[in-house]
Amino acid sequence: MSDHDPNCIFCKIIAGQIPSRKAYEDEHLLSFHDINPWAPVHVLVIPKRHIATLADIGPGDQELMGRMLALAPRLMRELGVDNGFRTLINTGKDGMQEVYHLHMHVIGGPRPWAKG
Ligand code: D5M
Repeated sequence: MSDHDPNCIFCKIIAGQIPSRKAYEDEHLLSFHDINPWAPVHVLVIPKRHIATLADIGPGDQELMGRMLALAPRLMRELGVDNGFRTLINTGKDGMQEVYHLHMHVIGGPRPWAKG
């Protein structure tokens, strides 16, 4: 598997070829605000290495997955989300994945559409 897929929109964001509103970056991960937010705060966390879907991770990716998950609460704190958030990874066709570069949605903030 190549680290970078030149046809992948998220690889282009990592390479700076497509602009994004960055929330976090380190040597392994990038986080940026979703272009089509479902809530007041909606960011995506992606690995810098191109992995198409969660179904494509290998045994050597456990640490990377831990890094992705552990970033969520830190990001939400930094973005002022203090009342809970959702984490979501869509995987494959039936998982309604649209962009085939592994990403975790992290969604927080008040939900005006929620009941009660
Ligand atoms: O969700 C893919 C998500 O990726 C969807 O919520 C829109 C978002 N997206 C797509 N293109 C961009 C760019 N260029 N910037 C920011 N966000 C983007 P999925 O889980 O695959 O259905």
